[in-house]
Amino acid sequence: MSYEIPETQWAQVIERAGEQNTYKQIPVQKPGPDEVLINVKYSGVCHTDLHALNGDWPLERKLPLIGGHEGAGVVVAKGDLVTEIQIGDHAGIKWLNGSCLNCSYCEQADESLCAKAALSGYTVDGSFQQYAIAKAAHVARLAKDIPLDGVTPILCAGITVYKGLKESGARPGQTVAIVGAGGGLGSVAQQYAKAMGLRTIAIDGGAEKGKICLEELGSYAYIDFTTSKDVVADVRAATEDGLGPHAVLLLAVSEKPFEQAAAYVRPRGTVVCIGMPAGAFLRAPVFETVVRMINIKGSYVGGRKDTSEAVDFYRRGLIHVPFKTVGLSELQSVYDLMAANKIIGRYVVDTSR
Ligand code: 8ID
Ligand code: ZN
Repeated sequence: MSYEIPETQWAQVIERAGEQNTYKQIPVQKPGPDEVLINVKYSGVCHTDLHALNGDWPLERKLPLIGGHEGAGVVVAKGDLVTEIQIGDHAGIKWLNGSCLNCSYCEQADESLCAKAALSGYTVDGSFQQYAIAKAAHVARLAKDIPLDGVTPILCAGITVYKGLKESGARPGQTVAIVGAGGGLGSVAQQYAKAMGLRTIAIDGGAEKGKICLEELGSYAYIDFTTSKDVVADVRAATEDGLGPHAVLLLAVSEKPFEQAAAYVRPRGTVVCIGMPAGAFLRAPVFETVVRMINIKGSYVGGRKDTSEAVDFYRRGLIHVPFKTVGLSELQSVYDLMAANKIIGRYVVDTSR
């Protein structure tokens, strides 16, 4: 099988720091020996892409840069060393575009900690273009019965929250608070949690997000941080014994909830930090952290094994991500909604328009 690959393609390019994306035609690149070229059909828009655009983090990005790290499409070319993936296979581009596969972290399938990891849409060009390159060893392998639009949010949001839930140590039957529940990561987190036998308390702002969390995403309680007079008391009260949830997944893009979580998680509970608001710090009282034996930790995307497991949950019909599709040319309108916290679930861009 072979595909006709054009010389040029449409892409959203961040040319310089402080500028918005430019939608323009650029050359299609050729894959290196251990890489594949993917004809990206759809790409989810993660809040990380907005952080990259705004230069929010103390981590240098490539410039000019093509963002995007939830891309799903068809492999149309491959390097000489690639034997496990065939032209025509479906594959996904994720945040971890590649890693050294040689360090002690890579050896243990903990690739997100590899010091040489290449990051899609950040240190290498990502999936907001029609043809994108990724290391063959790292692409998500997608069976052909998996819809290429619906799977995109799994490629970052899904992998990340699935890994975060594992890192939380929460066991079936226990309760996890999902903070930022109405957003991209939050909406899938509730469903992975449910599929893993966990109960969830959703925390976000506004009645519309609450309705979806309770009626469609599987949470048994919703706390609206914009109207609650005491979020800590309300979260504790939402648990059967009033002691608070066993774990907290912090997915919000603001600092305040990172401070509240250590106060409402139950003794010996675990707070997992995943959202990365610009310039934010963790603050928890030492005394209570000690005498309540609170565990506060970070969790960063997931490796190849987490990826295949997270995709398998989706393929089995356990995860229904609410998403809306717009053209790649309309990417900025998605960022505008995201900056105003008006997105429920994910926006997915269609690279054909
Ligand atoms: O590997 C990682 N750790 C990783 C992977 C992927 C994404 C981390 N992230 C980070 C992103 O960079 C971003 O900082 O996770 C964060 C969430 O990404 P997202 O889900 O793509 O963002 P979103 O769709 O905008 O959702 C954020 C939600 O947080 C709510 C908002 O209303 C929105 O629904 N929120 C905010 I802002 N403040 C809140 C608060 N105080 C809150 N929800 C509850 N309480
Ligand atoms: Zn992401």
